[in-house]
Amino acid sequence: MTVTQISNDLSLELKGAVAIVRLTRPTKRNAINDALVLALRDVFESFNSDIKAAVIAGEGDHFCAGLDLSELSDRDAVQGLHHSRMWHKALDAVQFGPVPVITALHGAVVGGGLELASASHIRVADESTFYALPEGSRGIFVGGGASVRVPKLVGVARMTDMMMTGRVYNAQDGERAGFAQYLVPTGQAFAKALEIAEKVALNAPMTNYALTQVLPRIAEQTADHGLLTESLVAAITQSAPEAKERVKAFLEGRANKVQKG
Ligand code: 1HE
Repeated sequence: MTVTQISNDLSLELKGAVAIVRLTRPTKRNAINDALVLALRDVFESFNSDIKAAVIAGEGDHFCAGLDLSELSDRDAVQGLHHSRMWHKALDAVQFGPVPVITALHGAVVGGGLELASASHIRVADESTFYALPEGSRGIFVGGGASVRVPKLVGVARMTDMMMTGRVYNAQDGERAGFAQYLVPTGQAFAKALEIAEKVALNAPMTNYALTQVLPRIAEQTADHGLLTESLVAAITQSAPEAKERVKAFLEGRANKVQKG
């Protein structure tokens, strides 16, 4: 495995078909400055077709402390608008990039860190994880997509409460609320995220495409349009040779049965 330092604060490592993208700014708790948000965008736009899944993790004691607050004070309103749009573009590159993305969470997952995590498809948290949106107490609003993505995970009411009151969710309450789909013992989030990514990388490419590109769009459509989109995608996926082979393998007893969880 070779690790490539993409920028001062971001590294990329390839493990088989899985890309491991790591925030490497632990002294600043992986706070995301402009260079880092652009590096994140670039790395997710650079994946070639050998990469089938990605893991995002953070070095040090925290996943990510959000926006680098030291860069905030110099911006006027117009610059602030473009800055927020830059985050949107970068996190869209994560969510709507070519591969499923699993985040390995620990320690602080706050502000822009939660925005990054919520742009991924599967979140694995360890017991040290905590979630917050301190923007409210800093006198600002979210700008990296939280108002669109966080309510989809936990609902508008919880996000309103977090921003109005500064409420912090611990790992267990956070998992129950819907921030993470997996909760593991402290120190094990990365290993679990990698295990999931390696499994997801083996899915039929069209299945992963449908889940990352189509499902979130169907969720935005009216029921009538969503059902039609679903039928179109169902028809395309099931006509792929790989799907036919996978179904045949099951019927011939060569594929796994669904096991009780
Ligand atoms: C930072 C940042 C940061 C740490 N920007 N420098 N996010 C926040 O409001 C969260 C702010 N951070 C914290 O609440 C705490 O740092 C943590 C809970 C994450 C970690 O605490 P701790 O005790 O481990 O570390 P620390 O001592 O607070 O911080 C270590 C260093 O990192 C220190 O710098 P130093 O030079 O004094 O060593 C901190 O200043 C620095 N640091 N977090 C800049 N965020 C697209 S819009 C998104 C909007 C937002 O994300 S707003 C929420 C910002």
